[in-house]
Amino acid sequence: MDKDRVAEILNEIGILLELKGENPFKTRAYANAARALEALSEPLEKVIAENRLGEIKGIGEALQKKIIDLVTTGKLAYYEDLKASIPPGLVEMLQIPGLGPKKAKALNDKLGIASIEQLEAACKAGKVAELQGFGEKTQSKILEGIQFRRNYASRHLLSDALAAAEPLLESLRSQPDVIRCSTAGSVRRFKEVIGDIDFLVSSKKPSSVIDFFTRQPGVLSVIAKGDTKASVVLQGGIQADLRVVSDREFPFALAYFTGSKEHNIVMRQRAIQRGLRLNEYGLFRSHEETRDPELLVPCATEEDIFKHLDLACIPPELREDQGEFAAAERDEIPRLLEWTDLRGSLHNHSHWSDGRGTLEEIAAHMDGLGCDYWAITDHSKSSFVANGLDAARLRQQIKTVAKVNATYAEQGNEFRLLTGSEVDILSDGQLDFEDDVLAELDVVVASVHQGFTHNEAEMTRRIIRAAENPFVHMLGHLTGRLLLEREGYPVNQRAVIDACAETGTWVELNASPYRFDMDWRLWSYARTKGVRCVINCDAHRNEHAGYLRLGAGIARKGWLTKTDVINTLPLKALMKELGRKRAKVA
Ligand code: DGT
Ligand code: CA
Ligand code: CA
Ligand code: ZN
Repeated sequence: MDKDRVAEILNEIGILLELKGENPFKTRAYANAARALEALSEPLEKVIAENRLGEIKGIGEALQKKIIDLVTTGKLAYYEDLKASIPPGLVEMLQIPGLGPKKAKALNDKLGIASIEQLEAACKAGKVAELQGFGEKTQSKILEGIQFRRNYASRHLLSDALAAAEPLLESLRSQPDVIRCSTAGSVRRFKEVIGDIDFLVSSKKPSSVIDFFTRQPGVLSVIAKGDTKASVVLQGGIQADLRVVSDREFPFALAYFTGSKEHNIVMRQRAIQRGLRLNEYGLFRSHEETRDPELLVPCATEEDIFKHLDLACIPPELREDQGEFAAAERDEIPRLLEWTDLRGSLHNHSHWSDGRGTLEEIAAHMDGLGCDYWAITDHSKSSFVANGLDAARLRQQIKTVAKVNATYAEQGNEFRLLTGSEVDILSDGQLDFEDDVLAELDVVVASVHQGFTHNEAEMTRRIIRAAENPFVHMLGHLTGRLLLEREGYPVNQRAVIDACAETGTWVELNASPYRFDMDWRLWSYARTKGVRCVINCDAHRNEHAGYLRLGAGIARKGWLTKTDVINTLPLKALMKELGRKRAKVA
């Protein structure tokens, strides 16, 4: 078991203990130990093998034993027993925003509530408001939270869906009875949020493929299993559908099950206009619904289907009926960005604020991945919870960056860290640093992290004011949304885009799968205005470099090409672009 999973379990133990009403010192010890493990920069196995677990601050003897059990056996009886002693519905209640273990315990103790359904009923009956420490306001907050969770419980982040889908697709590919296979549905279209995962396989032996699929290690339970299709639940509670078709049907089924529904409707209309019928089984020379193989228009790939409907091939990401047909008719589908076009990220954090890793560690990792550059843009002082930097620490950091870069230069290595700041946009639209400080930095990202309660007009004005600053290169996560968690604050994004066009400010596509902000639906507008995109990891640890691939997929969904995206530029050209806006005031 790896340290992140061990840390997760320790955290969970802390929460379970809190639900039991254990003393806070004990429960906090688990959370602290989890944090200490997460911060560990070497493999946990190694620390254990060398008997150094006790040297880590915050891990006492009892905890050491538990951690060793987890790492060596993958199990911990104490944890299993603890989990079994608490109603699962009570743990589930913690997923309601604003409901912590203390409140959940009180609800359980005083009203016997042990599930979300019971909680909802108690709120509606007004019983929760009567409890000491709750009140009307808390009660309505809880009800709101339940509704929110219900709307989102069956939806998943793209990143979680991909993490579940990709290993399964790999396994399917290796199964000897599988001829072709692919994901379909919203995963293939790279939607930011996913209902369920769809797989499509062609085979001569469907039942063998179905058996193989339902027995995969990632499969938690089988919902339905037929001759040519199956539905299962994967780890993380994500549902996955598999359909098996003949290889001749494969391209038609792939097009159909990739969707979107709106896209499919137009495809079918186009077929009808040409005296054809399109469905999941084929494209037929017929004026009515059929699947008669005699009437089939043979197509080896999706591209052939598009050709018969007088269309250039439409990439799956664009199949949302958002202008792809007009473009494909004129053979004007742009050549979309590839994630390998990206050369680095311009908004990232380090241990100087709320990220992990020293500048040396980050540089080594990103250089190792093949990046050309990596900007360090830690938080500014107003973000004090995130340990934001004041001007003095920022200047210290600039010196450290220079030192790191000097070692690369000496080795003849062209990789460079860039200095920077994710500077807070304050309530009135002023920035958290004076212009003379910002002028010392390679990269300035301006973001809103506080004062979310302003109305749309105020918010828009505030952000536009930041864009007007000559030292601000780009606006970070424009709406502040957290997918499946919270809506963004209200802001007129088109007005902000217009201001960016006027001032030569770029807009970030924050590639964190929790954000994907600015939304893909707005990039076409930005593009027509000539506003350029920066795809940023907003990395808080090295693993987050992988977000570049996700961000590129979302950029493709927004019709963006290599030239629309600033961080496809090599270092020298990038530096020139970074100097452009501020040169106007010099
Ligand atoms: P999701 O799962 O909610 O994230 O979204 P999708 O797009 O993956 O939807 P899903 O899994 O229900 O179905 C996969 C595709 O199958 C969908 O994108 C289009 C196609 N499809 C499913 N049902 C219909 C339908 O009633 N009419 C049409 N035209 N296409 C459908
Ligand atoms: Ca789906
Ligand atoms: Ca489905
Ligand atoms: Zn931020």
